[in-house]
Amino acid sequence: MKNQWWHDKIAYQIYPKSFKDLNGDGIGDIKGIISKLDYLKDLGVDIIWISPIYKSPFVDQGYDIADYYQIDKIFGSMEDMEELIREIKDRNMFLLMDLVVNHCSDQHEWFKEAIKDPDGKYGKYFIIKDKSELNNWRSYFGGSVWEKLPGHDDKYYLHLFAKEQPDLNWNNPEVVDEVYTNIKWWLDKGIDGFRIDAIVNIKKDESYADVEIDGPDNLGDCRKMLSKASGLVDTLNDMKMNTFEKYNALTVAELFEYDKSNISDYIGDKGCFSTIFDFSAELIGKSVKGWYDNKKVSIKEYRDAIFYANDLSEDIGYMCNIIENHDEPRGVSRFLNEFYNNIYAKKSLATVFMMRRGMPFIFQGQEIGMTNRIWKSIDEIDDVNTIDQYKVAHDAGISDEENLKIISAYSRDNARTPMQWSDEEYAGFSDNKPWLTVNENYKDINVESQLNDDNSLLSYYKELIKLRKAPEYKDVIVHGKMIPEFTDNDNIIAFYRVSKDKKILVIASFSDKEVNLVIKDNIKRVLINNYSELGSDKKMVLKPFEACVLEL
Ligand code: TEU
Ligand code: CA
Repeated sequence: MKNQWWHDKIAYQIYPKSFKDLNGDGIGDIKGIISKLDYLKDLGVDIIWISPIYKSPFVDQGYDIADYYQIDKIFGSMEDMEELIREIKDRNMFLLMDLVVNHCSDQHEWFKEAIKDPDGKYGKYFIIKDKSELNNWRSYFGGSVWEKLPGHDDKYYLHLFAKEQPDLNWNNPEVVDEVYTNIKWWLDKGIDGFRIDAIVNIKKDESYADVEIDGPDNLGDCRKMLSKASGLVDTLNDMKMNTFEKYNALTVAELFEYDKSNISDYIGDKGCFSTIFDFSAELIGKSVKGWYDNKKVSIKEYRDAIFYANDLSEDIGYMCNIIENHDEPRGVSRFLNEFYNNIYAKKSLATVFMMRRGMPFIFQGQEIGMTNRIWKSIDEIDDVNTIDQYKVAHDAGISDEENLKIISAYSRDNARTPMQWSDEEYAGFSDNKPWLTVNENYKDINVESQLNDDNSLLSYYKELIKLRKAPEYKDVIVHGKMIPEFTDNDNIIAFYRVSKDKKILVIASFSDKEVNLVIKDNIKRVLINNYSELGSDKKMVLKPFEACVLEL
């Protein structure tokens, strides 16, 4: 496997509506992002991914695009965008935009034209069927994937996500052409690549056969048809050859369903993407029935997922790691359970995240340990997915009180509350009431208070990033083999990272009690420790939630 320029980089995801509002309308904007670039540079970030900022009616928060060539006015102008691109380059940083091409918005001109003339040019941009041809697929956000085409009683269009997100017809070469032109247009503007949204869905089971029913709505999860879809890899390789490759662009795909035995189709020297996210930990405990039936994640399961993903990819390519993103609950809340507010536990989780193999993607606020919010009413929620899941749980007989607990554990809005910059009103995110409620804990958890505190989580993240980039350790941390250790203790995540001339041992305890360990090698140096002093003996007594990185 060849080394690539981005392997040793640190990436950061910005959720633009919630990052920083500079003009005081309660919604984050591009100027706000520019104002925080020095903060990101200082943290050690190299690559910035911004979730969609294109023109959108925001039914799914910008993942419903009405014009691929325009910046939505809530975020600013194209001039602001060009300034952002320049400012990022000036700091030797890189920018990824979000490529959302499985679907567009029902407000896109293409769809408006399709409504006018379903049999015409733009009708063929979408997947439109007669009433008699519909099947039982359930969309990701609930209900049938088929929606009546406005003004046409017997015609229906397909949407795998919300009904305001009609799927594009990837069997139509004109659609493919439109997408390629747009990709090149943005790369010509100077961006460095894309995070690629929901891409596995572009190919459907062309027989449009029913899937097995799995809910009281008599529908079946549309994901079930994906294994019968064909041609995905060919299409993606064509896209790569005609767009990304010409620019040496970085592509990071969001890929949930794929044949793990063919991972080399997707990543590595022959892959159609540069890399994909490792979502193996995100899938733990998720029930097909809905969030109300999800199970909590144990540290052992989390550890198994990490090692599984590593075994899968180590010889083939380089994956990207997350502990959370804009679709997931906050990582500390999800993986640390009742210890979600313990600073040592948060640092332990950060240690594993930063020291495992793969490119880290920090999600905004993760570096200060932002947590899930306790939602008090469904009316506080904005997210389409959450509103659907609330209903699913309600229909399954879950009480409102219990349902709010489920939302507080799994809602996508947990990650979307405004970034907590300071202890000022609205967490220093905006001068006015933000579009989504600020988490009440902003007085305790915010950037300002952590910046000047050597013991803060933020300072610890900086330390970890510095270590990842240190000339003597970079090679082993970025490329070294990862070998599990101490797996007999279910509350420990530990592994060696080994290169030709270096060996380090990463130990992270998730136990609230002391743990005794015997280290086999001599300890040369303590590179990182989340306590001020390490029992540097080979017979180690790990303190509760202690984490350390040792050179052996
Ligand atoms: O997510 C795709 C996807 O598979 C999600 O439906 C995911 O399963 C779900 O959010 C988990 O709760 C991408 C984007 O990341 C997401 O924000 C969008 O809503 C979705 O595509 C549609 O564009
Ligand atoms: Ca604003």
